[in-house]
Parts: sequence; C-alpha cells; structure tokens
Amino acid sequence: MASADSENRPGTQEAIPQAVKIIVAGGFGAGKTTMVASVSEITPLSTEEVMTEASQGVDDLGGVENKTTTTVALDFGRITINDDIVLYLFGTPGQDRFWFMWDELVEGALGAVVLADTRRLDTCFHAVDFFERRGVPFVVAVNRFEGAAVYETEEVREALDVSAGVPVVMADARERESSKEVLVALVTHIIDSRRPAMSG
Ligand SMILES: Nc1nc2c(ncn2[C@@H]2O[C@H](COP(=O)(O)OP(=O)(O)OP(=O)(O)O)[C@@H](O)[C@H]2O)c(=O)[nH]1
Ligand SMILES: [Mg+2]
Repeated sequence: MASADSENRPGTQEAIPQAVKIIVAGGFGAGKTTMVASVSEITPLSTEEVMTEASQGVDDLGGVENKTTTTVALDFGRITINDDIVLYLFGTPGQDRFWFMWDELVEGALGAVVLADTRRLDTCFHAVDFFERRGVPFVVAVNRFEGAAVYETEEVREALDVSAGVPVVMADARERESSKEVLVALVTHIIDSRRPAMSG
C-alpha cells in the first residue's frame, strides 16, 4: 500500500515514490504515538490500551511510571511533505513483548525515525540495531522530556554509536512543526542514501 515500489524506475529522479512508508520506532514510552498524532493530517489510527496490573513485572516502567496506556499494535498517520511526497507513518508498539511485530511493520518501509528518550537512552538501542541490520535509512530524533538530562546531538550519536552519516536531530514530538522537521530530515536522508545506488 504505502510504498509504491512497483513504480520505481531506477536511474531516474522518479525512483522516489510518491507514497512513502515510514516507521516511527523507539523504546517504550519514547513518544511514538505522540509524534504520529501531532503530525498527521488525518485522524490518526491508534491502538492504545490501558496498562493493567498484569503488565507489572512484565513491562519495564522504570522512568515512565506515570504512563497509563500503551500501543498494542500500531499507530498510523499520513503527512504530505510536498507536491511529490506523501508519507504514511507507522508507529511501532514500544514494549519488548511486541518486538515480533516489527518484522511485519518494516515490510516496504523506505525509512525510519528512531525516537530517543532522554530519560532512558538505552531503550532505543534495539531500534537502532534493527534498522542498521536491515539497511533501512533512519534518523535519530532526540525527544526532550522535562527533568531529563540534556544532551547535545553529538553526545547522543556517541552514546548510541550511530555512524556519522545518520542525522541526529532534536525534537519535541508534541509539536507538529518539530515532528515535521524530523520527517523532512528523514526524507532528505533517504534521498541521499539512495543516490549512490542510482548512479552506480
Ligand atoms: N515532555 C515531553 N513529553 C512527551 C514528548 N513526547 C511524548 N511525550 C509524553 O510522553 C508520554 C508517552 O508518549 P507516547 O506517545 O504514548 O509514547 P509511545 O512511544 O507511543 O509509547 P508506547 O507505545 O507505550 O511505547 C505521553 O504522556 C506524551 O504526552 C516530548 O517530546 N516531550
Ligand atoms: Mg505508542
């Protein structure tokens, strides 16, 4: 649906499809649902469920103790970047026990946003690793939470050990403009990362 791969014409500018599937990933509670909702121009589909006592001891609530709901399947939203590009956003469920769904969600995706939670930077290691292994271009968006340590983008890059070519940007997932800037950075990165393949 989202990725119009069948319309690809390698070697031409039109190799960038009009409808682009993007994954919004990151650790549990990093702000994925918030980002998809803030930026979507359609009413976002969300699959939030109230967390019950049953999740205690199963889900790692350290640092996000006030969280009462969680995504159990996916978030879905859409944003038009310009006349040529419409992004279809798929937010992942954040908890470890739903990782099995990521393989399905990533199918056909051209890029990803990894939301880094400044309270628990380590929780996005899985996402970074996941997209690196699959060769899916991604940007790291550092979502700042009040009271959390303040990091420079380069500190985050070092902590996550992402390569110099991966954009690391500051973000506030609650702000539409900020979320849109992240996505524009991602689209630019996707285009850049496809360029060598097109010329070679
Ligand atoms: N301060 C601050 N709070 C945020 C930001 N982004 C999200 N939040 C808050 O963090 C909480 C969790 O956000 P969600 O969007 O549900 O996080 P999620 O990554 O979808 O969570 P899971 O689906 O459970 O993994 C919500 O209460 C948001 O309002 C941000 O950029 N800054
Ligand atoms: Mg969510």
